[in-house]
Amino acid sequence: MSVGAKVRSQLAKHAPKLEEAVVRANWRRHNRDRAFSPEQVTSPPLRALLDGLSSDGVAVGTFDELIGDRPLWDEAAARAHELYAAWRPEEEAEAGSKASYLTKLATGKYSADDPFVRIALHPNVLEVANGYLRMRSHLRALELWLTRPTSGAAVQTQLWHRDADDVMNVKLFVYFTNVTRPAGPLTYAPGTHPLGDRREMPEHDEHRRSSDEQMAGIVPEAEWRVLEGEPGTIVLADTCGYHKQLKPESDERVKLVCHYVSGTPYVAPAIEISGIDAGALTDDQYYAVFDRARG
Ligand SMILES: O=C(O)CCC(=O)C(=O)O
Repeated sequence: MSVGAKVRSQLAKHAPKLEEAVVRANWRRHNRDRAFSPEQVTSPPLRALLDGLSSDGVAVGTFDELIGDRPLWDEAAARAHELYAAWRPEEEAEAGSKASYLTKLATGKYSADDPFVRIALHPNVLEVANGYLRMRSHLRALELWLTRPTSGAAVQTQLWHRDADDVMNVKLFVYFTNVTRPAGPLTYAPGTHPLGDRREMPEHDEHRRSSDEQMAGIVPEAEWRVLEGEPGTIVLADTCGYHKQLKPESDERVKLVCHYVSGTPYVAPAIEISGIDAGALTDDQYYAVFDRARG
């Protein structure tokens, strides 16, 4: 172990907040060539989303407020419904596995004119994600999820956890179905994100997942945000803060997931976009697609 790594591991043990600050400062230094000032975000609806995301780790709004392009919404909703209608259950997934309750209706390869790509690369979306991360982000993944009710206890991402994919991240969730409690909305413990003041780790199992009782030891249940919403609801969240899917009891849920990370994430990219007209991209879009500056 290098001297630096030894110092950091001691810091992590004895002064976790200081260690986090050191890790974040190093992360910013490594990403300084793609710095983005949050002051650039001036439109009131985008500012409100950015402020909510920065203070709580999660913000909710509508597609109209964030993007405001009705034809794009109609196209994306039609595509989501088409993919859902074409879906056929495969053979029974192992009980308790992620595949038992989550199917990716779209993932990996897209063409540039796909409505999901146009949402993920929309300048307003990138402005909020970049304003939160304070850097030009990379679109790491884009997926359409179908989640289903299953019998038994909560498992996997239905238990409280935080993602270890980067120092900070942003996920944009776009709801295509009515997500009420029976459909299992995303549930978030505000203030547990890297900029928050509730960074203590709750008691957890060997997979670092926590029960409701354990999570309530850090953030009282009355403060949890259960992110219900109609089709057209959007949620922005830093999933490096504690979250889970409330276990769905009876309903399915279809949502788009756009994942934005820095230039130095801990996970590999999982998207390939064909047919991009690089010359037509804004600088933010260029970073989001190619993970580097133009030129
Ligand atoms: O399905 C959900 O709402 C939870 C999502 C989640 O755990 C994640 O995106 O990391």
